[in-house]
Amino acid sequence: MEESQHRIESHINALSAFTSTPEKGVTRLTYSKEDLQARNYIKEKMKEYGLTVSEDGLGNIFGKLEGSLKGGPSVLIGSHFDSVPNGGAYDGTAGVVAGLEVAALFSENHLKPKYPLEVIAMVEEEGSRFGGGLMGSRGIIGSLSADDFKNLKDKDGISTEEAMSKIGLDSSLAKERKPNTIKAFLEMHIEQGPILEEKNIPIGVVEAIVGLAQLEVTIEGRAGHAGTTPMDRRSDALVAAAKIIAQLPDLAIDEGEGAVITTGRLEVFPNGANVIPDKVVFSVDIRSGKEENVRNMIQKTIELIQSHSENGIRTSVEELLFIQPKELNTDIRSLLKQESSRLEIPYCSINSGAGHDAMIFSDVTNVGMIFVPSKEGLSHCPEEWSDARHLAEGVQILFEAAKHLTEVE
Ligand code: HGY
Ligand code: MN
Ligand code: MN
Repeated sequence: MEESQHRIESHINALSAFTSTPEKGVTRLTYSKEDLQARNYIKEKMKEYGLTVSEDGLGNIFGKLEGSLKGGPSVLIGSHFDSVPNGGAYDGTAGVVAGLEVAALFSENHLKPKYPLEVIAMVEEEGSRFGGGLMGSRGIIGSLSADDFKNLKDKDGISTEEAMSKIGLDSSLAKERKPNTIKAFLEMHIEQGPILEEKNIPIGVVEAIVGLAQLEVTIEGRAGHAGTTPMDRRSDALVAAAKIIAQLPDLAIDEGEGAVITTGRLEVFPNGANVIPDKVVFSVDIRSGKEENVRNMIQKTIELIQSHSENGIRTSVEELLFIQPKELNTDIRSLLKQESSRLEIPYCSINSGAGHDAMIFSDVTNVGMIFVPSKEGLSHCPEEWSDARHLAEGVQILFEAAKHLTEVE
């Protein structure tokens, strides 16, 4: 396992260098220069491990090891390779690296699968550039239509297709993939929370993933001079937005059952220190293990926002994403537990408070997911760190599961 661990560490280090904020964590936006650097690295490694490389019309990368069963459905292993702004080196990347390493182990051991093995590196899971999130996997299963994809634009008004062509990607290629071409999907991911570290257990077998919604809220008022506009004649969009945002946490606390709500992104227009803001756009991220809690909070958030439509303030809410909570495949969960036990690697069952591509694939195929510990439970920040030893142990488990699912001869 030493050599495997060494390869894993070198992939993580190499990929973490492809960032637009080298002093402050990993910022790798979809279809950016940094995306292209990481893409080229991943494709080069896929070829080195004997995989046939392709990219789809969304920019997702596939590395395929053909199986003896011609046209057989593939076992996909991978994750996303985009990041949040100023994120860490492991979120998503650890799962892509796990796929690369499983392929390297198949190659090193000259394994011949009956069903193909496909390593997959997906785009825009975080939604940091085009909003919503889980774009690459939603495009593959068709829950994001080609038209919806085409209409997505970043904050500078650049469309997905324009951004793709800028780095030499062909958006005219096929996007949606038929479910019968996929036998299973496996994903390794950092936990992004404190549980495994606190329990001192290296592996979490994921049972279920929370439901989530992403809203985009627009508050409009009237611009004016900060010095000459009396306080009783203002329609200040930022004051209205601030009053709303300050009340959001109580919606989650009142809902209980682990519900959470977050405003992580906010833009002020025209954003001048001596100008009364006439427009504010902000995000609302809502999550819970139960669908009814998510739906309740969406409804209460909309009602709260609408209650501020007065005195010249106008409000609107767009639902960018809604995904029900997902339970992962019981057979694959059992397989991952059996292989952990056989390898004498301690594991526990765990639920995910983070969203993942695995929750999208679970609509069309059997999905399994394992977590490895995050130091101090930190993620979505430069301090994000996981022990390569744990990553290597997770890869061992995925390697055994992949041999089983591809029915290595
Ligand atoms: O937001 C999430 O849960 C994931 O990191 N995209
Ligand atoms: Mn993330
Ligand atoms: Mn992730």
